[in-house]
Amino acid sequence: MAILPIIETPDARLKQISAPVETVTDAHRTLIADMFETMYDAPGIGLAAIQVGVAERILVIDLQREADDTPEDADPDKIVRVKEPRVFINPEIIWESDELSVYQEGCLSVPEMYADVQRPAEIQVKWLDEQGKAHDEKLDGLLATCLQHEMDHLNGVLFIDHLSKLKRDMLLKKLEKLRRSGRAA
Ligand code: GNR
Ligand code: NI
Repeated sequence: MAILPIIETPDARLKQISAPVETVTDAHRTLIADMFETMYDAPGIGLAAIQVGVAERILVIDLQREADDTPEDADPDKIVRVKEPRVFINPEIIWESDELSVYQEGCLSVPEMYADVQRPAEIQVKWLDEQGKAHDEKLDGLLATCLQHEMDHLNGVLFIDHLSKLKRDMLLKKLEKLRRSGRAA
């Protein structure tokens, strides 16, 4: 297992269209394990392969739900999180709701910048898992939002591309300033 470097904007690789996986191999399974390790380390709730430089239609998500038995007044450092790793290979949205939902999104490739993005609230998605088995499910909530954010990465799109040019340029300027002032890594 390995923590991989995460590519950040304006790296041109983030604009690439990722290619479908023909056959899921052991090499893909190793990449997926490394993607989870990289995502948990970041930390983030999703990661697309292109964010670690691999232009294949693979993404991982773990919303790391808070355990049901965590006391409400628990010390934030001691909140127990249940790992729910999910792998999506060649995901396709086959239906989306007219109803939209808004989430404040962030992205490991646009570090420390956040903005509201509107997306369909519910989606029906088909995909392959790491064994090459086909799935077809209706998803909603943060999982639906996160999956759409990750699927955008497979098509070379970042969450900031959903904002007005004015807002996008403002965030990119803020990021540049943050980097110049010596943000670590
Ligand atoms: O960690 C992440 N959080 C997040 C929050 C709201 C909507 C989408 C995301 S995905 C992001 C990790 C990432 O950049 N995935 O591509
Ligand atoms: Ni992202």
